[in-house]
Amino acid sequence: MRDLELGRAAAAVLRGNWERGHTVPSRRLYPHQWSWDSAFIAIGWARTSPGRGRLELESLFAAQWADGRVPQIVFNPAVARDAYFPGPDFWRSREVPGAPHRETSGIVQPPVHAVAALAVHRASPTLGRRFLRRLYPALQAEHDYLLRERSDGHGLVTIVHPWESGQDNSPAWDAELARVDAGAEVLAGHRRRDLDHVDPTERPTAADYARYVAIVENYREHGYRDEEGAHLFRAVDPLFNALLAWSEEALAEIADIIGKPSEPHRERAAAIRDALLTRCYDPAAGHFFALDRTGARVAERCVGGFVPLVLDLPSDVVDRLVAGMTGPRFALNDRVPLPSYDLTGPAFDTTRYWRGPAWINTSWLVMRGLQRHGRHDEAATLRAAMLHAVRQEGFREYFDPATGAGRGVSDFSWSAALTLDLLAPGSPPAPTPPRRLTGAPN
Ligand code: 9WN
Repeated sequence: MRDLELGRAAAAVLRGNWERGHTVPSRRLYPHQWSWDSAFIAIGWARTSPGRGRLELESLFAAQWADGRVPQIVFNPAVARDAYFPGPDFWRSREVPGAPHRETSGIVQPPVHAVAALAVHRASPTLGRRFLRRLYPALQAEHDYLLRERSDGHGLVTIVHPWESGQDNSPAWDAELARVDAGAEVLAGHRRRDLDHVDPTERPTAADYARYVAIVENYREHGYRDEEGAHLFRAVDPLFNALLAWSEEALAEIADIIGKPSEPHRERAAAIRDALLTRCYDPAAGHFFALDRTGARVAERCVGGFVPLVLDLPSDVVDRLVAGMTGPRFALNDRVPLPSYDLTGPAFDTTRYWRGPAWINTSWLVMRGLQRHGRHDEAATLRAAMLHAVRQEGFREYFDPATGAGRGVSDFSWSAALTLDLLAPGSPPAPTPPRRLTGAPN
């Protein structure tokens, strides 16, 4: 399939998943609006219909809570209440003061929305300035909530549910999750709808799902207030924090465009970057790791550990990250995007979605990071891998990390949206032809 046809097919997926003001990640498995999906989707809409990109973000922020949190899921009232579990009757956001009229979940997802807003603006700058003026206070409130209510006290923000990381069943959360005492009875009376659409071997186990549900139930009992006892799970995710810092940089640029002070945003971005380097980066391993609730590094190498590349980093750190990416653990090549987890790691699984399979969004983030550091060869290789995967297999949710076979649902929105971005003229630059890198030990 040539680029032109691939772009047309990607645009058709987005149009097919468009649902009056927002885009569903997948018609079958995820029939509502998801937070970080909407950011990636808006980046894709920016390439074809910037107006839809604006609506995508505006509809998400219309469901922002009074405390600033941007919910992981905004439920579509036109969709059956039990189409996805946990649905609106489980989250019960209407009972919470400060929650919006539209029903939502009570947790968040990685804050990459300011980056998306800037991309949408750049695609249509004249109309976009008004859009940026409207969205700026909401983006600020999103970040303020995280820095105020979720601070770990040492310069980074915590997640309080694996779902908040967007990398749900990543091995990085196993030890912390194992502390949650939840038996099968937690799921009694509920029906997991995900298993209707995707092979159970690709999804979290029943034991993990029971824990996910128990963590929410406890938070819900606390009215989703971030208070003592509300959180059965706490961790620091390098991807989440890197995206917060990157979004602060985007907010600085937005502030410049609309005539607001930008320096505070740049300072915040630099402070988060510094804390990531001090706390999550292990110089011996040359990788960024998650932290558990005590602040100790979790010794599992995940693709999110490369995402801090989107920030300004010392060149020796960049060199080590690139070495880790091209070595046997992540085996950068031009046919399969980066695996979500260390191919040689003890918890590696070719099938379960964040324990090995390759996702387009994380590879796209890493590619953007490589470009920032002038690592154009590696960026071009990764771009080639993403395009190869979607060209061969379609816009699948994720891909087998060894064979590249498509897995999860088809017509997955962010796979299509980010393909549109990859194909757009001038993005990303590919100064040298893609080549296959062979794994050199790191
Ligand atoms: C829970 C929607 C979301 C993505 C996440 C991905 C998956 C949901 C699930 O789908 O999570 O939020 O039910 O598995 O892990 O990153 O935002 O596409």
